[in-house]
Amino acid sequence: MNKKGFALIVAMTFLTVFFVGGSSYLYMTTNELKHTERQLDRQKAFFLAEAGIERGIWRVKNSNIVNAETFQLKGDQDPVNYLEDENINVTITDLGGGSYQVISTSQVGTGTKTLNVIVQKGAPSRVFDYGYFINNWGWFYGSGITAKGDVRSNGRFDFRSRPRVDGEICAGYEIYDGGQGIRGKGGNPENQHPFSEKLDMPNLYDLSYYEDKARTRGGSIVVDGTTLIEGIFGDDEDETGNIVLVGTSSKPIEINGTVVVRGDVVIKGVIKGQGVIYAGRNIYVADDIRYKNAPSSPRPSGNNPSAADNWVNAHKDNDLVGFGAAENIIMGDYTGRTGGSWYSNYWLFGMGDEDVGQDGIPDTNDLYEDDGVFQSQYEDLDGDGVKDGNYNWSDIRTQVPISEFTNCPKDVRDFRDVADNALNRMDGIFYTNHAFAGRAGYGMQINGSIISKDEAIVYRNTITVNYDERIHSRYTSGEERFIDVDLPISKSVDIIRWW
Ligand SMILES: [Ca+2]
Ligand SMILES: [Ca+2]
Ligand SMILES: [Ca+2]
Repeated sequence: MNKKGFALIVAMTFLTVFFVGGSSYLYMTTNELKHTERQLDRQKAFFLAEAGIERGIWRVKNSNIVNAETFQLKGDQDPVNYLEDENINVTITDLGGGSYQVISTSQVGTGTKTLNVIVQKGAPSRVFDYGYFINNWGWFYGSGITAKGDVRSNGRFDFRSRPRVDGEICAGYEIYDGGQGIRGKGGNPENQHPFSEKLDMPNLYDLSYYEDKARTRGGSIVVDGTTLIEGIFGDDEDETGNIVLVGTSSKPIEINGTVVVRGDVVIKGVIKGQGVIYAGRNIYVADDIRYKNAPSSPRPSGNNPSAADNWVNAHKDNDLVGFGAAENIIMGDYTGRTGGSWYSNYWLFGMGDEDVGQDGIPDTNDLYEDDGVFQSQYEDLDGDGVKDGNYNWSDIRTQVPISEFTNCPKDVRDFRDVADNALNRMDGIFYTNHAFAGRAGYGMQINGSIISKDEAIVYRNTITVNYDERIHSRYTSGEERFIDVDLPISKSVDIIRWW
């Protein structure tokens, strides 16, 4: 909603109130009339104060903050009614940590109304409240799948062969279990929420916001005493922009803060610290990724909020790493040479086309979907200005041979030399607004979250997602924000509290 749109709604709402009220004046005594007038004044003042709050939020969102201002609703047009001449007083106070208090006061006749809100800017997107979040099609096909924590999709969410969900299930469209049921809490219809509101995914097409963070907060990656990345990798002429990061228990990858790699990142092994690695193209999870200092258990021991609070408090300083790819996250050996075939491409190559219609979701048969025309306003989901087709091998492969990557181990000549299809463990928060694709080993455990537009994960035997409660918005935003890793932010301004 933009500012102009809101002012118009206020004016129209008032007109309705005014005329409805006006028609009943004829039948009232003077006392009743005064009473009604006072009520109307209060209502008018409320609408105006609300308009002031909207203006304050608009200012916070657009980094156009004025500490105190007085304005009227009247725009360029001729006034529609006298309300447009009433003053609205707005103050904005910076509370630190990206939160602001907006106070708006308006007086109409004898009625005065003051509204207060506390808003948060630059908070991680709400998509991080889920262990598994897919913008398009959420699908749990197989009894070996277990999700501990809430799961969500903006499109439909399909379940087959009785997977297990210990949490709530939300979807923007239908939730369907194939008539076979879902084990765990998610199997109870009370915990299924089809046709939920759409949650917007952060867009990583333009990484400049994260590059600023990397620069100003001095993010780094160190392995065995050598600093491999300082802030941004790929902005100097002598840097390739593509890097291989391998950690071991004695020589882990040490991350501190936010770093941006402009090209591809190939990563595996042991990692420690807190931070986020952003890649301008793909992130390759070549093999297991394990925290050096992981939380003592991947999940809180109970299901109540205080168990989560205690668990988060106890582990707030343990390792916590995010991976944000502007293009794709590729798991395993896509060449299919080490650890068996990759298979993910069979699913993936039927996904990704942006001719998805007005709702931004494929296979919903809405306006403009599959019409062969690119309505960029709705359909340019990744914001790159061109219509993306389905994924293909050029999306999957590294952009240059791995031997040309910085820090490529000497014995690695081909991608298959660094990767395999037997992953059993991924610790971390994995985010992409394109595809998460890959092949897992026989008993895969993901401790963190998988958030992507499209997902094509092929697993064997079992796969378990343990949502890392530390990234829930309860702990990463608002007045009590105490987990502060720079996960992809929501463009919106969240209202934390209002009264
Ligand atoms: Ca659609
Ligand atoms: Ca279209
Ligand atoms: Ca596009």
